[in-house]
Amino acid sequence: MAITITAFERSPDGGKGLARDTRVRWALEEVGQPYDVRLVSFSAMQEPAHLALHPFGQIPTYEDGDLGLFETGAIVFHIAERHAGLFPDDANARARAITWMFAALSTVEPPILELGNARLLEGDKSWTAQRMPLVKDRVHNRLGQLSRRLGDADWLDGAFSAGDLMMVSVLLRLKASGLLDAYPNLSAYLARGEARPAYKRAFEAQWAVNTGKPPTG
Ligand code: GTB
Repeated sequence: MAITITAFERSPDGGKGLARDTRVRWALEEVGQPYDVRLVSFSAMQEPAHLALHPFGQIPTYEDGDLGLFETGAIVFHIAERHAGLFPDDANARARAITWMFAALSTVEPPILELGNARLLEGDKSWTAQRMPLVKDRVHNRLGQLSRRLGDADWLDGAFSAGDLMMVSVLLRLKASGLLDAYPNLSAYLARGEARPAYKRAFEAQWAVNTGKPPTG
């Protein structure tokens, strides 16, 4: 039975690949698993059928036979566990790859999301100008730490893994902000992720949905 994921019928980013179905698509492309996409509108996401799959009414979800999953961390973990290509064979290296997945989602992503909220949802509040430097500082703190750990390595721990897939996906949210400019090794890390054929296929697939245009090749 085919794997089916859900994605926005129209992503608010217009196809920049920032909605979280891209990371699931990327994982499936890395391991060579074909998948179907069910596109959902914002209203359909709040309907009982979708809420049965995703209690928080969000995308993406993942269905394979009678298994239904939500949360990109759990979905990418599941894909990496079931199929070769995203977790190393060595048990300790695999545990470290999982650690980087968690680090991406629970240590690096929160301040980045906070910055997005401060800009998009609270940009018009009287206190935003005062608060923004603090929010940016928190992002810079994590970027500095990550940059020091990555050093001049290509990937976070040896070969590319699900840990890198998640970390690159999280950092991509900052691409347009200019905040990464102070960390040339992180910018290069991002570019390496984006250059992976599997990422390109994932990006192009969501681009085609959101723009109605065929993949740019
Ligand atoms: N922790 C969950 C996970 O990792 O799966 C978070 C899922 C989530 O935030 N889903 C978002 C969603 O469904 C889409 S990805 N939002 C609708 C809602 O909550 O009602 C977040 C997202 C949305 C849009 C952009 N964008 O336009 O740039 C970027 C990221």
